[in-house]
Amino acid sequence: MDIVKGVDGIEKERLEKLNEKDIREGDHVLYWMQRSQRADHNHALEFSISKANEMNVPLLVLFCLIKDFENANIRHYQFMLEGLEETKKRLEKRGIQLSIRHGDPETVVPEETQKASMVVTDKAYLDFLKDWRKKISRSIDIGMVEVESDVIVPVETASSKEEYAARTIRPKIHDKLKEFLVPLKKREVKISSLETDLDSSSCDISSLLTKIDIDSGVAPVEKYRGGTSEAEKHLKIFLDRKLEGYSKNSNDPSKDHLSDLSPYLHFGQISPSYVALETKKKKYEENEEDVEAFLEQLIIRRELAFNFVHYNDDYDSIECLPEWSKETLEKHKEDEREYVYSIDQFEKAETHDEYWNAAQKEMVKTGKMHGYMRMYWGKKILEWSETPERAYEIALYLNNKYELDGRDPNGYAGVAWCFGKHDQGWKERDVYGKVRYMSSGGLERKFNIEEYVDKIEKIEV
Ligand code: FO1
Repeated sequence: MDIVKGVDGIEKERLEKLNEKDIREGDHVLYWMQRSQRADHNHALEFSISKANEMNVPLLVLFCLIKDFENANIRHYQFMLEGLEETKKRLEKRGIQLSIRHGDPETVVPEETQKASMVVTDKAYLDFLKDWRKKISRSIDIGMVEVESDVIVPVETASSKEEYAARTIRPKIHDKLKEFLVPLKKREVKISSLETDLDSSSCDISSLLTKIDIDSGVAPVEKYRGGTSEAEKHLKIFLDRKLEGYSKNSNDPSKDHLSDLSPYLHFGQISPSYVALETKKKKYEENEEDVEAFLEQLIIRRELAFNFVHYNDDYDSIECLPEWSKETLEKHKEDEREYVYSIDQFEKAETHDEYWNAAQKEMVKTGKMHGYMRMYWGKKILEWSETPERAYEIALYLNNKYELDGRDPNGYAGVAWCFGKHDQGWKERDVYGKVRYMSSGGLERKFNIEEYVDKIEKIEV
């Protein structure tokens, strides 16, 4: 049997065989859920259901809870587990068991394949996530398939190389949207896995958390709770109240015109295709511009970030930058800096600049920073650090520690953009060289920035 053939409604470009091994007679199909942590609009899940139905076996979904995931802390784990608790319930309603096991996937997934017919997983793009998939597919003796469900146009289908900028990837993605931006058919499960003895795990968040000794130095946030229902709630609020005026106001930090979906997209609790399709339903003549502006962020900018981490091995270091920006930053490395702050001063929001401090506090308090302020924040870290290399490390460290969507392709691309990635050279100046500069005066001219500062000060934690 061709392992990736004949699954209707799932584009073949989303599927990849990870090894050349066969399907065998087994008790169940195993879906190792990693990136797409949801029970709806999930191509990997629907593919797994089709396969299980075809073989007349139940489907078991497995999630591996990993201690010290890339220095993540309780803020991230709590949000993720709130999501998984709901995903477990939603899967049960479909007759599917979700088993949550402690341990690293390289050990746990092979153990769980002992009685399985085949393994399915979702696609991920960061290096170590790709590495897991490679090693597991080699070590098991049954077929393993990877299914893309967290970008709209699969990265290698959109482009076969690293793209320079949004302007170069945009036409390539637009060409494919008609084919890939389509609703996903939901399948009925033929044989339930609920009555089987495949799983004995509990999904009680506090007991799961206490078993893995997690860094509790950064508090969970009040403002965002994890889970698909929460994501859907944010989407509804966005479409009903904030989409109108998005193109004009989404850059303004004093206003609230953002979707707030990035943490949910990061943990795969909502599907980008679903978000895009729901948004397109709102395309009336009077707000076409708003819909287009939001889809530009959700599809083009987000998928440019995936293209970046997929094709650029140095995505988490300053080495990832284009030659022109590396050269110009090197040339200006010795320029005198008006201010130089330590990582500790940055972290505690103790700079001379109240706008920068407000952005840092927003991230620490809420787990998210306004998109426009993210750019200003990163640029100023470059300006006020001893060297560009140190600045790069500090920006990534703080981003990954406090942002709920740290460790995401978008986060890596966002930091890289502040240092010149996906941008062009501008007028040369001290410290920045030809890298685009941003100023506090610009914030004052464009926005009521004091209102943003006040808003952040008032957030209670
Ligand atoms: N993925 C897992 O499979 N298991 C985990 O325990 C886990 C923890 C985790 C903590 C913080 C974080 O930002 C991500 C985490 N992820 C985990 C991965 C996440 O679901 C995504 O696959 C990647 O972050 C995508 O970039």
